[in-house]
Amino acid sequence: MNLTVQEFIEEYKTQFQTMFAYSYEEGTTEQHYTALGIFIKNYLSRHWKETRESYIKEGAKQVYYFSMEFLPGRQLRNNAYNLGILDIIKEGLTELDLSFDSIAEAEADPALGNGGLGRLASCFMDSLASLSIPGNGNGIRYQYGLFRQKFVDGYQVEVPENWLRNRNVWETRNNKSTCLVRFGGNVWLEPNDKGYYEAKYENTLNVLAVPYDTPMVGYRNNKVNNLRLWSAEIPVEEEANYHTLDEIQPISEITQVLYPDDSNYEGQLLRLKQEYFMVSAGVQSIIRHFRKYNVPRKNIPDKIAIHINDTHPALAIPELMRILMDEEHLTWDQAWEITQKTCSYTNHTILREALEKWPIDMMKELLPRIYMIIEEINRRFVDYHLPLYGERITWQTAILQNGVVNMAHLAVIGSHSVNGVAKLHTDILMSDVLKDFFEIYPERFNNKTNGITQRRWVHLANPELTALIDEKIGEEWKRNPAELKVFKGFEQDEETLKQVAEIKLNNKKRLADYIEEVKGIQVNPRALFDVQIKRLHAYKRQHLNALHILHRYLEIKRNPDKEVVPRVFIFGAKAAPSYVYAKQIIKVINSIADLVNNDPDIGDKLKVVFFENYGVSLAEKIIPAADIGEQISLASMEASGTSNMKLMANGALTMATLDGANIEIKDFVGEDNIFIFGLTDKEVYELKANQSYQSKELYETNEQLRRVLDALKDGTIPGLNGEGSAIFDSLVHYNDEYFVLKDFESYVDAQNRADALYAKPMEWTRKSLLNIASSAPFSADYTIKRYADDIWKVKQYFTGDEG
Ligand code: 26R
Repeated sequence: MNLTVQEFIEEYKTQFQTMFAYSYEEGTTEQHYTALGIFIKNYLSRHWKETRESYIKEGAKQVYYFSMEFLPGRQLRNNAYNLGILDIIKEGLTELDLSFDSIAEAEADPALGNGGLGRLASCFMDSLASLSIPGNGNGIRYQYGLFRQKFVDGYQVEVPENWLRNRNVWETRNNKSTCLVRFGGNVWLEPNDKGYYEAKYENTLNVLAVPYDTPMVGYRNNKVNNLRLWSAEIPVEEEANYHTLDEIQPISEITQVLYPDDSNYEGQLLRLKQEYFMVSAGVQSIIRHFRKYNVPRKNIPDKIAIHINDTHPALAIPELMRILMDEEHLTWDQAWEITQKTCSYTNHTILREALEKWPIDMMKELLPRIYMIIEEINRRFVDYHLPLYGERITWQTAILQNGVVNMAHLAVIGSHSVNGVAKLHTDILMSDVLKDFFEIYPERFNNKTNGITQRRWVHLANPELTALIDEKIGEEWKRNPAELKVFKGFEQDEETLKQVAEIKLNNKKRLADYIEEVKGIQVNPRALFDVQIKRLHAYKRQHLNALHILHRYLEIKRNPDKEVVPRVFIFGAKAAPSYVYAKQIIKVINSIADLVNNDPDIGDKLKVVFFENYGVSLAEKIIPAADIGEQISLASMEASGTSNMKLMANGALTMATLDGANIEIKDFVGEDNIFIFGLTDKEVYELKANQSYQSKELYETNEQLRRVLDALKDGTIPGLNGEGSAIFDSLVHYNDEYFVLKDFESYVDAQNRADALYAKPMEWTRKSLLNIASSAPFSADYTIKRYADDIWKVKQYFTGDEG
């Protein structure tokens, strides 16, 4: 199916007219977006259908990626690109006097996730389809995504994100595949005359789960996988029982809004409802689909893999048990063997407050049958392990502990594979967080370092760089990222270095224009662009970055004539609405920006830009323009990070602690091409163990540091209402939980090394090129290949019609 420009133009005009009963010349940008989206969806629908049918026909094993979060980003450009029709569409639109870029911007960016975990899920969807692997996403169609962030007087304000206001062109409501999910009520088991126990229910709340399917388009391989997002509705046959909005509320609220808490976890009944709703609908629809395969139930693990993205979907384990026993009438042992072989689990955080624990009473009341099953899993686990491992290990690994259900323990016990998301993180799981489990099940543990899709984050976000690489080494690297290393051969080639530098400058100019447009701040595109973009959290240490900025400001004020390397500090970060400290950091950084940006003594030497509403679309604008990527979490705290990989792939040099995937980035790019500073994980563990750290001593003895800290509360920064003092107190009086002061000096030192290097543009660009050329190992394609081979045992499924 080779679309020509003329065919596109004709079909598009017709499409527009059919949809709106206007001629295309009269259309608004939004209408054009809708028409173009529908055009592309129609174009891919045949592949979507054929991909699904071929998986069934061949009885291919399929993986189901269960995740409470997906952050797909805008899909128009990505889909057109992966289908291989982006250039044709662009050309056609130009002939029609329309701008593809403006049309693409009209798409709502679905913020159905908080951060790293959700974006990883979407990178994985892209790689699964692009590798021709039968892989499906399973999640929730939240009516409201993560809040839209605004700044009012420098404070974060949260506004509802109604991303579905205009129609979502990509989704297809699938009325044929709805399921019923039950909550609450009473459950009991009754023996029947067929020789098994039947689960009987009364007084349950019945919720209809309606799937909305979204195509996940593979890169030029004619494969289109499926992302299934569930929405909660009243069951049709029960509609007459609901009279008022209040009565409908318990159902409609289930899929109304994404939980906005990245790791500051507060247990809430609604969240548990969401988790079970998604999991139950997902598992039911998988088992139903599986019947089409006509193979014995004991072979389920040969045909299905269910992946649990963090513990949020861990109820898939008892839910699969429930269906296999109550509906398929298998014995406990049969069901358990199938469940363990089918399920696998990824841990994404070691933060204690983010490890899910549900009160037993809540679970019992909301999910009585599921709780019975969890209790039995726990009973059998304890009975089996007590004589083998003794009291301590057994009770520490039990699922039920002190009145709560420990979801990580449920996930480990019910899965055949447990993985972390970077080498260091997996080591910490094995030696600390899940140490006792590692003793019991060493064979289950494995590492899968995260990855990113180069298609969205390089090919599309940075077209000039992509064209340059194509020109230098050919296009093979796009299908086979390992080829990128050939680009290293150009590190001494002056002409190539000049081109790399020019592309970066162009990207920075574009970002500078955008900064001026949305923030009204003028920045010099030749300044060093220093970028920290990620959720706001104390362990990620945006406040360390802020202290360094303050330090620079004070230095410039003290030595106004000294030459400095001009810098633009760029931030993007949302704070959880209930996370007071994180919000104080936002306010402080915004106030520092006011101070610095409006001080005539400072000029171009220092600028601070804090973008509102950081998300996928903003990331696509910022990342190609970054010179430095800030990855400055306290060692051992950041499971992996993925912005580090995106920034590196676009030629940013990494400013990093030895944490998460930074360590692997350093290993691949070489320690001369990255700025490493700060405590190591071992040093952090030691300091914590011997309790020898006294942050106040540093404040008292380090004059440079004291000046900076005092500036937080002595009126230097305008417009604060105690936020600076709050941060001061946490760092000086409450002993600095994340060792910010401890790492300050070595951070400033590394930043000075960065300045020195930036003053030698060719040297800088050479290292930038080496970062680009060393980024291939962080392709999500490799990560997914490893999940597929080692954990899921699913095959790449080629049909011979790959484009
Ligand atoms: C509400 C609560 C249960 C909750 C806690 C934590 C919800 C969401 C999270 C987000 C966590 C799990 C997360 O996003 N972790 C990040 O995962 C990325 C992908 O693996 C890592 O790169 C990143 O280091 C890690 O913080």
